Amino acid sequence: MENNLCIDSLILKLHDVNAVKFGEYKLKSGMLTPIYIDLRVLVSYPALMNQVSNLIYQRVQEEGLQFDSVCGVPYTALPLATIICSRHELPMLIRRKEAKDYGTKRLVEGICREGDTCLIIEDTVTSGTSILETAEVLYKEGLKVTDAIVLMDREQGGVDMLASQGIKLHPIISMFKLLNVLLAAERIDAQTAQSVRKFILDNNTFRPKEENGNEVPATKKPCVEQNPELSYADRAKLPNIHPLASKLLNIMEEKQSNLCVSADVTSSEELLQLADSLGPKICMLKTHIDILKDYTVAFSQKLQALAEKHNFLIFEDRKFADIGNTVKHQYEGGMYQISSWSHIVNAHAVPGPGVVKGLSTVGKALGRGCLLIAQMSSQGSLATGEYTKAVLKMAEEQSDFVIGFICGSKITKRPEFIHMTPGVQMQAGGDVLGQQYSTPEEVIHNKGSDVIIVGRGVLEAPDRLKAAESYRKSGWDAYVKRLGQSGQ
Ligand code: S5P
Repeated sequence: MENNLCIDSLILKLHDVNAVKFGEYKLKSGMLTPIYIDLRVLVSYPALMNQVSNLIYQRVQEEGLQFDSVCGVPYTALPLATIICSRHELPMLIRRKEAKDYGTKRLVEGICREGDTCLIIEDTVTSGTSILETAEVLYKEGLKVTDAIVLMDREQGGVDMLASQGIKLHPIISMFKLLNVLLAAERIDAQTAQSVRKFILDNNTFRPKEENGNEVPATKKPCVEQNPELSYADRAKLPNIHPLASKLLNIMEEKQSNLCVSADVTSSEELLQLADSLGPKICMLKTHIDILKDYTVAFSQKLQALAEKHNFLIFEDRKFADIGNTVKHQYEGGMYQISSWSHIVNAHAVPGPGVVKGLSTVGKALGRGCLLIAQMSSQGSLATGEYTKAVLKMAEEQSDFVIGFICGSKITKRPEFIHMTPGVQMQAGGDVLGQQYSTPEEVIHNKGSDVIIVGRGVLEAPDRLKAAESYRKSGWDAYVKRLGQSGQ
């Protein structure tokens, strides 16, 4: 949480000191941009310099990076590297922009040992060429470069370009995150955020080469990853897929819907009415059964009948989070007997693998499935970084019951897992209690998730059916676009 909050407050401070500007600016490449990131001003704000250096070093530790020396890309990242190296007593290298015309004529100052690994630090990345130029100078000295950390990633292809050259880039702030924070703080309006998002999406600088050496046309460029990805229908046929995940993917394909409506209402009659009217538009209906004021067993039977009638799955968003023995009882018994009517439930991974084991002793025989909460949409969520990785591992170890994740973006390339993302509305933003919203396009096309979960975006619309249809269409269009770009 602390980390997320730090990043949010850093974004606002960067905006305060004019390191983030909106208007029309020219980039180094000559490209005109509606947003300009100028971190050169940082040197005038020592507290900010320290905050940024701390975040960079924190990221180094979180990623467990191994290296022998650190090199900041000249000039802006040079003082950042200096602070980090001084504070943590790490050997530093300085890359000269021009060789001296006297003395040693070296391009790198500091001790370079053949075969050593150097970590690169950069302030802003657009295409990634500045990092690559620095890496090439280091290669000539016999050094290896495997990782680079950047404060601000403009999300215009730098990560992919560097990955294609064997360098893993770890961004601290991404452009979309920056826009969301500035929008939520009312520093920019929705129109500005949208026009910058469009610019970023339309101006990806990375063009991977096709096998014949030609550049891949921009429209064919994969957005999320370089492997061509499978359609929902193809994934449903995978030999190792859980039958429930397969069923869901088939429903999605058949109904052309990757929309899960979150039916957060408090009367069972209203919930049934929602399920019946929105049923044709959705692949899944999500419930919070404990917010109903009038639950009865008859209600759960009617809900199951509607799920059959309209061919959708029921997902009880119970977020189990206790020891195996307790969740087993909570899932099977009590007044709700969740396992008897809900196809899918979810669980926090905090208790460790026992929570999944407990649930699966009840659910597996019934053909049920579980989603693990890998990330959350709420501001300051603790479910990030190493935690998310541990959740993935837990899912892989119990994939006979775990069918996927609640997450903000795709966390694994394994196609048998389903990624479901809450915090979705047509306009990015948030609510007063910390919910953060992204758009269907962002979630499905840019973040590579499979299913959008929409609550108030539909429930608070004047015409719920019309709203559900427009979310269905946006989510589906974004999926079709993603597939198209991966060459499917
Ligand atoms: O990280 C999360 C996980 C979940 S399951 N963030 C969420 O918002 N949710 C749930 O999705 C939340 O409990 C609510 O039921 C729904 C989002 O509702 P909305 O009205 O904000 O769209």
